[in-house]
Amino acid sequence: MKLPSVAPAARRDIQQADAPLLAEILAGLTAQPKRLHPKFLYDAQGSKLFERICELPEYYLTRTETRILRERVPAFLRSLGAKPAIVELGSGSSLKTRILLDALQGDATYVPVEISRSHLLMATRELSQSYPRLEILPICADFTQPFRLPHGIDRQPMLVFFPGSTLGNFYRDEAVELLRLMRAIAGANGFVVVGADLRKDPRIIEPAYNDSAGVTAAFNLNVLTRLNTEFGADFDVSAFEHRAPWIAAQSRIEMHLVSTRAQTVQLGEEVLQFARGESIWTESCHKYDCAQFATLAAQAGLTVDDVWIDERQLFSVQVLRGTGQNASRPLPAEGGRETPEDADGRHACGYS
Ligand code: AVI
Repeated sequence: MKLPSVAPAARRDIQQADAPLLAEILAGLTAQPKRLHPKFLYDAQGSKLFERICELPEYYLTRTETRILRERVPAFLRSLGAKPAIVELGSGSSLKTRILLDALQGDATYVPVEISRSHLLMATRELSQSYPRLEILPICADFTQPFRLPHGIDRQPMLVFFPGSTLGNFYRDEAVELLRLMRAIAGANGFVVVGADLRKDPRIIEPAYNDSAGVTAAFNLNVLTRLNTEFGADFDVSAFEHRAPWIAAQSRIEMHLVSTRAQTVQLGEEVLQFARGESIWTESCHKYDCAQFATLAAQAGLTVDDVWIDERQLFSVQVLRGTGQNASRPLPAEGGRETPEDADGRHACGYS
């Protein structure tokens, strides 16, 4: 519904500065069902809350993946060849990368691709202090948009690293696109290493997104506070509740914010109507079994070379390679890749 009044100056300034984001938010909140892109969860406060989530007893993902990587990465990297180039998409604070860099004693080229300049600069500074031999070539970019790789890294053994089960936050078609991009970056002979939370008993999955301390609820609700402070909305945050049910048919957790009463919210020049019980869908966290993940990877032209799984079968780290033939390169490195594409697709799935 359009408001006839002229917005106050402060609100107009907010709209001008963030007009494309505001338009995206409004498009989501006027759609049916109402939704917000999960990227809006990660402002400074949201990122802090997510760090706390990773420490929660119920949130097994981070600690399980970290343990798997510590166990499996050293032998894997020994087989990769000298001075690999590690490209990490959405590198954040590069914490898990340290497991790789420790195993390599910093003898590598690291290409973190991160949209947040402050995260990128801080991670680069800290890593260069910890690993004096490490060559760091940071790229400040949204990895879902085209970006250019540094010239020459394709002459080194290539490893594309995407930990954290972040792939699960993308819808399947987007996940395939992203895997395709990783395959193109890795080239014919490189590896793609992806963290993927496994499908399992929902009695384990659901508590990870409904923790007893309420940190995930605070993380989810924080997006409304963000809309109030950054985009001039007037959400009554106390009139929304966090819900994160397991949706078996889609094999995913869906995070929602449910309106506890009928209410209206002003955002920009729109007045949004909420019925009691109506939700804003804020995130999806897909869980795959190994066969489902292999299918997803195959759609992106990747084959499963190895899968590392913890003893409780909670989490997997998938080691993937290009199947050959059609490995296209939508993001050419400056100067291009010299090696021909691997045409034989010889790497059979091997689960160890
Ligand atoms: C970032 N991502 C892998 C998390 C997940 O588990 O899907 C996001 C998250 N949302 C709520 N808790 C954690």
